[in-house]
Amino acid sequence: MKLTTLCLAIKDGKVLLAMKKRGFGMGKWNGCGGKVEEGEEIPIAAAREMREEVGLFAEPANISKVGDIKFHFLDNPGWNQHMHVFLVKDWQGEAQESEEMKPQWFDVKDIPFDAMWPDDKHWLPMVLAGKKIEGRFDFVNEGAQIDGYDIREI
Ligand code: 6U4
Repeated sequence: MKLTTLCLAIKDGKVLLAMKKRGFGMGKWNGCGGKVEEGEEIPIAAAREMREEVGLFAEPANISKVGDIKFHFLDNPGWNQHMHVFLVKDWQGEAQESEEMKPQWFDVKDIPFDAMWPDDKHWLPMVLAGKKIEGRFDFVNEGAQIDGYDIREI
């Protein structure tokens, strides 16, 4: 199963999301992140994606793991992934648009769930409330619909 990362930069009651402009998840708001490369440590991969996609530089020490979620695409198992979620509370630089993502700060009380992956409404509020979580989602309709899920606080 593919290993991926998702980084949520948080400051002053706001979270940085970014509009995915191409490829997997195009047209959705999401944290920044992507595939972990062969031999790469997962927090290093998370920091690399944040730098490449929105231009924020974070030290691995300022990146905390808060979630571990497995996604199963029942009609397209090649998309299955194991996503590691990180909160980032300190960084250098200002968020900037890249070829892949267009970043925007959102109030944590005003997250655009209708334009996000359908699982996010089930776990993102827990993470933004300071909880650590793990779980799984089974998708049908190429990720448009949840067939079953389980999320628990750890
Ligand atoms: P390239 O090949 O450069 O487009 P890369 O940026 O390495 O890809 P990508 O975009 O395939 O990787 O990584 C998928 C991203 O989408 C990761 O940040 C994880 C995230 N993601 C995938 N499924 C998700 C889901 N159901 N809910 C969610 N994030 C998801 O919140």
